[in-house]
Amino acid sequence: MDILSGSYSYKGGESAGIYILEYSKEKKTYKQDKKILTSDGKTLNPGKGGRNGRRGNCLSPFASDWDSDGDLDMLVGSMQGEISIAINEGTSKEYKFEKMEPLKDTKGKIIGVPSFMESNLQLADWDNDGDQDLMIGGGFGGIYWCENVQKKNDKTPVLNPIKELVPPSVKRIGNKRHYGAPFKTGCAQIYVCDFNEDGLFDMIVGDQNGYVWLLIRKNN
Ligand SMILES: [Ca+2]
Ligand SMILES: [Ca+2]
Ligand SMILES: [Ca+2]
Ligand SMILES: [Ca+2]
Repeated sequence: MDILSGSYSYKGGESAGIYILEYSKEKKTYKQDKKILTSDGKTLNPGKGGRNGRRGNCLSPFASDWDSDGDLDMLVGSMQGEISIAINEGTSKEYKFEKMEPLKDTKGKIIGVPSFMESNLQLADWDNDGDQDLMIGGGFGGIYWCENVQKKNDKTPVLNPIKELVPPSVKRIGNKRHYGAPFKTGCAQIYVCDFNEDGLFDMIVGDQNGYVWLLIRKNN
């Protein structure tokens, strides 16, 4: 199993990219980390611009076969809360990325957390209807999802506008931040899984204080 890692790089410098640590079965250890580049040698990231100019830093990658062609594509959350995607034009053995673009919903709007702050993501069939929905954790502690409404002939997920599942713990009133329930802090780092094995997805959430929370789903 290889490891994908994003990087922080507040100002979006050279290090702001996605890194891969490939596992060597022979040596039973990981190889030196490698920055993922586009086919013309540039850093694969969402670039500058967007709502606060920081689309390209504080990256949180997630690999998934978005276009159902058998290779892993790259989705990424970023500093300003948007989700971006790069389609793998290569193969499952050798990846090839041309560009990364913001992901849009069925209304043509770029998908991003309402608080503007960092986003991380996972694909999971949250509503149990057989397709992968987009789950998003936000920098202010909110958790969101975009329902996938793709039809049989659609090759990629088709995502409804973002909806809140857990309200943000951090509220900005004027210039001050107010910290409340449930996490009393920001940075909801999500991991979706069926923790209690009742057939409904639950969530394990890391927060900015270093705590790990378990959110058990009560109903669909
Ligand atoms: Ca693919
Ligand atoms: Ca679904
Ligand atoms: Ca669906
Ligand atoms: Ca469950």
